[in-house]
Amino acid sequence: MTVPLFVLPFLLQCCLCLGLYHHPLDPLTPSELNQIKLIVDRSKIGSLPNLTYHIVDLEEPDKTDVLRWLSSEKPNRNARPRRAMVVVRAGGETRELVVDIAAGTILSNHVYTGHGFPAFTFNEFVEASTLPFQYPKFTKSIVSRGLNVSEVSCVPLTVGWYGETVTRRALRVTCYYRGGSVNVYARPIEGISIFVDVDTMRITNYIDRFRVPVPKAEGTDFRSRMNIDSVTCDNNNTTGKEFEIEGNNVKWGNWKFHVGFNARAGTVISTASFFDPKTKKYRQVLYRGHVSETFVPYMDPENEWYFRTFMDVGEFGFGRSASTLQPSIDCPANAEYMDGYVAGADGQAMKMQRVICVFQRTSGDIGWRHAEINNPGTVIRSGQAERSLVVRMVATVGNYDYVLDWEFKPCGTIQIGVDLTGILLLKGSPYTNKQQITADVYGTLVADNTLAVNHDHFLTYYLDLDVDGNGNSFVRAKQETARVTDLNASPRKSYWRVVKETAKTEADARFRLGLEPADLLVVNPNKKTKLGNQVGYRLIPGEPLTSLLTDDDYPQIRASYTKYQVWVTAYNKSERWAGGFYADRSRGDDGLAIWSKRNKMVENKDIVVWYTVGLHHSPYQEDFPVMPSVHSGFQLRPANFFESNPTLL
Ligand SMILES: *[C@@H]1O[C@H](CO)[C@@H](O)[C@H](O)[C@H]1NC(C)=O
Ligand SMILES: *[C@@H]1O[C@H](CO)[C@@H](O)[C@H](O)[C@H]1NC(C)=O
Ligand SMILES: *[C@@H]1O[C@H](CO)[C@@H](O)[C@H](O)[C@H]1NC(C)=O
Ligand SMILES: *[C@@H]1O[C@H](CO)[C@@H](O)[C@H](O)[C@H]1NC(C)=O
Ligand SMILES: *[C@@H]1O[C@H](CO)[C@@H](O)[C@H](O)[C@H]1NC(C)=O
Ligand SMILES: [Cu+2]
Repeated sequence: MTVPLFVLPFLLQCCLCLGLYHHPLDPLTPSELNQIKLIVDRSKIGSLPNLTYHIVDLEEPDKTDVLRWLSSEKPNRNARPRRAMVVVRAGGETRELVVDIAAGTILSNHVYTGHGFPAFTFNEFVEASTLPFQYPKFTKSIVSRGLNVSEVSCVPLTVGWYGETVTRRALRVTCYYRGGSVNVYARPIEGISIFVDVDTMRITNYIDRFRVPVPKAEGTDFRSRMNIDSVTCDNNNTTGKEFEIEGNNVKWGNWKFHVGFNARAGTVISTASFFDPKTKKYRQVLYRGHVSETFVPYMDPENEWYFRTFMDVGEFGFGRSASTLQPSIDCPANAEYMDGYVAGADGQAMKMQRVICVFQRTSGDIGWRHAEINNPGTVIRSGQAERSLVVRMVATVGNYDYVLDWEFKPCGTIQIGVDLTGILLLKGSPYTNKQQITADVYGTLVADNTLAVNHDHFLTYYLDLDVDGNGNSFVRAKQETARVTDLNASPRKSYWRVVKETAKTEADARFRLGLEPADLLVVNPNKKTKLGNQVGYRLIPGEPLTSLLTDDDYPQIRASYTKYQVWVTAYNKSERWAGGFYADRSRGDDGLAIWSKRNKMVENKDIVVWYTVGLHHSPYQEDFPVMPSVHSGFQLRPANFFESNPTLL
């Protein structure tokens, strides 16, 4: 369906003709977002009841167009029309639109009838959190616990799916007692279940099942006692600054890449390439990388807790949860900041201030070094201090804060960091000492009447590596024990050698790590170094953890991709969200595990690597009242990509 617009978006056209955007993958600008709202609101969709905007993102051009644009001399002339992919809810239906922004038209418009729903809007969360206060039974429950209703904060949680045949958009609201504490999550009010139907925005079921003491306020304050010097937000000191930011393009040392931002993934790194000092050319490394989905299941099967099996990226959005960064705490003094823009529930552009920072870091570590004592008469010591450029974002999803780093190094390595901090999801309990506990309490007593429930964090990364071009293969270079066969020739009996296995199909390319040693490589079989080695990049994983839930458990069915740490799929522009596009109340019928079943060929093809950073989190007392950062992550490191150490070239 095409909806012609009589009021032509003249302003926007001019925006485009002046070339105000610098890269075809630039995020939607505020004026583009507002223009999209205008186009949709003025179409027939605008008159549908209860119109809300859930996803408004760039409908990105095809990869070939982007790469052609990047390699052309005067790129703006070839700029493709900007399009947006929009998901709205209206009249109780989910509707998918593609909008041509400059032409002011809706190119396609259809109702989605499959399982699952788009992410909640911020407004829906806020509205749901206020519902209990207009619900007399709730007030009664609070007063009967001897608590003051004015000191209660309620937080809506997504509910997952447990085999029901009809699903509606739903939230369950959990409530906490502030009562003199700013640490809202530290004082849960247990025993109450509040079910909300989101489309009608009403409480549909209310159960007050039991009472346990509310944990005390004392000792819950998480505010820092360290004095933070007043700091400026804008680093205007360009002396000695070694990176350039132009629009969303970042250049540092030999690295060049694009930093995007959207409501779902947060930071998106695109078209990262490395200037090869030998060939004097930029060589492609990563076409695109971002967090694709998270899975955070809590290990408590009781009525009030079992449904806490969150998929934050698809249900709420890491970008929408991006926190305004605090200079000198979240990022060092030499950082530069970027703002982000997302569409609000009404489609209007909303500015999110200082959500990404970029800074150069000298960690104090050694990049490389050597001392040579065997030159006659002299000792030679040389080396380079480690330096890197960090692109950082923090997603504060309710109680947790995820610090998400992309760190680029002069040696060609990209280090992806995930730090977990924030407040644990806590459960009120009658216990004040471990000795009173005889049954399974599903967690650790971290304070009086306070249990921290066991849970996992799985962050799945989308990594569209294009190592020196599109045709790539995934190789497992296994270290295998070999026996010395000619025992006359050697006193040794064994050694290890490298045995390479190239994945032919998607089924060959699902890996549970940690069982046998192997290097994981993305190689370009069409490109060789002068010495004849295939050029490649290596994925260096972190701890090899997978989900421990059983395959028939509903949360696991929805997040079945967490049973392997590594998957490789054939590139498909529309396959980006590992837990499925519609993650809220999904049933596991879309997403990485399903795509991989098609078993496409992946040898010498444009491939995508999916890597899951996993943490089993058994809480400890030090995680209370606020948790010191736990670091995790992985690396992408050149492997025969350069002729030799690129920091010396
Ligand atoms: C529109 O929203 C109102 C209030 O949120 C709700 O009562 C009504 O059922 C909704 N209408 C439709 C068609 O979803
Ligand atoms: C309840 O809390 C409110 C707000 O903190 C306060 O103004 C009020 O005095 C409290 N009421 C009682 C009965 O303590
Ligand atoms: C740089 O920032 C400092 C501190 O905010 C301010 O005093 C100074 O005027 C700024 N200089 C320029 C050139 O903007
Ligand atoms: C500006 O930055 C340089 C290099 O980082 C530093 O040496 C210098 O002291 C800074 N100047 C000011 C005024 O902060
Ligand atoms: C690309 O992915 C979508 C969504 O999974 C699928 O419908 C489509 O068939 C795929 N295209 C190809 C060429 O495989
Ligand atoms: Cu945790």
